Amino acid sequence: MRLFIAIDLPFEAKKEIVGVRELIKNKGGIKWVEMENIHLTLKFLGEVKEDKVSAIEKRLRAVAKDTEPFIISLRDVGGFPNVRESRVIWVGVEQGREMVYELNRKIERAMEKLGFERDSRFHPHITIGRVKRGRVNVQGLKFHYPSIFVKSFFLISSRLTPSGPIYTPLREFKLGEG
Ligand code: 3AM
Repeated sequence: MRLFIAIDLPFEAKKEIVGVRELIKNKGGIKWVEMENIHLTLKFLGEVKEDKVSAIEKRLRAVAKDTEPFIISLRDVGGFPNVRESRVIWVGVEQGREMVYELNRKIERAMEKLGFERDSRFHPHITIGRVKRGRVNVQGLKFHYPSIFVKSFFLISSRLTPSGPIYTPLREFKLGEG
């Protein structure tokens, strides 16, 4: 199964994030992330054998227990590989960035012990669209969403289908509890 670890967002935040689509002029070649699929990825694990899942869960429980809930806010629109010629369009994290980085580092360390490769290029972002044709300039696009209380993260399975990925949360890890 294909797995990743992510923070879910409140319904209201997802609704506002979907509104960012309207700010972009050349929408032609963009595949938008479905509203219910919007999330903040902490770590992509990739293809994982089913018998490894309980070890992953055990490590993630320990990480969650060791992390207090925190607040993030969202700010502005960015792009990978860069803002003027974006292939991936995203909304940025403003407040709470350091906490998100810290949570990513803890997860990277925990998953490394299970043989997953560490990703050193982590950049907190919420993907809203992927550019299938050409490149899109998202420079200067403004967005703000205040005060999201992050009280958990999820282990999620991703099944790729021709009509888009299907994300299924397998388990929730409550911060401060595990
Ligand atoms: O939604 P975002 O962009 O944060 O891009 C994929 C998505 O992240 C990323 O994992 C998340 C859930 O699919 N992803 C997919 N394949 C990947 C890979 N080979 C990957 N990240 C790193 N390496």
